[in-house]
Amino acid sequence: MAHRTFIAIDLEEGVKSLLHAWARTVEARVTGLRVPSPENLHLTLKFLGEVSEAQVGELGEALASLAKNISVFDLRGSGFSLFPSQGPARVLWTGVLEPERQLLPLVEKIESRCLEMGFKREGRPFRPHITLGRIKNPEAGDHVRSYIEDNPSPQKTWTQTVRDVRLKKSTLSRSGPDYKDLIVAPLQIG
Ligand code: 2AM
Repeated sequence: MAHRTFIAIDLEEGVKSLLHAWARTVEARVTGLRVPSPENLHLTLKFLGEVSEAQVGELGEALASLAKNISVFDLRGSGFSLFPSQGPARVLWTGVLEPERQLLPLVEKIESRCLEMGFKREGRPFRPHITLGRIKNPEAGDHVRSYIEDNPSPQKTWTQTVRDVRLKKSTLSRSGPDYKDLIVAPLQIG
């Protein structure tokens, strides 16, 4: 059976609640923003798409050996951003501060390992983001942009420790995506 998968960092409970609360403050002031449930918040490192059962096993081994050579690290992020950067917004997200320190090297290792396994390299530059909301229509996208421009909230930061990377399975349904861990690869402690 094939699975729709991606590699991600899970967020700590406190960070999920905080980020969800931020998203709800925007949702309360504009119409048309759909906010995911807190348990679905995550930071994607690599989207893989459909993979076979055999590839899940291979990815598990690759992630485990890669992760055990990388130390646990702290991740910090702040504020609100929008995709696309101009025009009606479609995605409200929060980004990572100083990604070049630990996050981008980790993503690069994952990319090259995935390339060796036959997965395509991501065509677009990697933009680390946690999706906080999706916007249904251009009119709502304009409202969200004006609200964010007036309320950029630069003082809002979030921080957590990254202890593992996960291969996650996404099941799409009418009520939204459901994410399940297929593999949890712990980072090196200390
Ligand atoms: P997004 O939040 O910006 O949509 C599961 O879909 C995860 O993989 C989401 O975090 C999603 O990012 C990310 N992702 C990256 N590229 C994707 C693609 N081509 N299709 C679907 N999801 C993708």
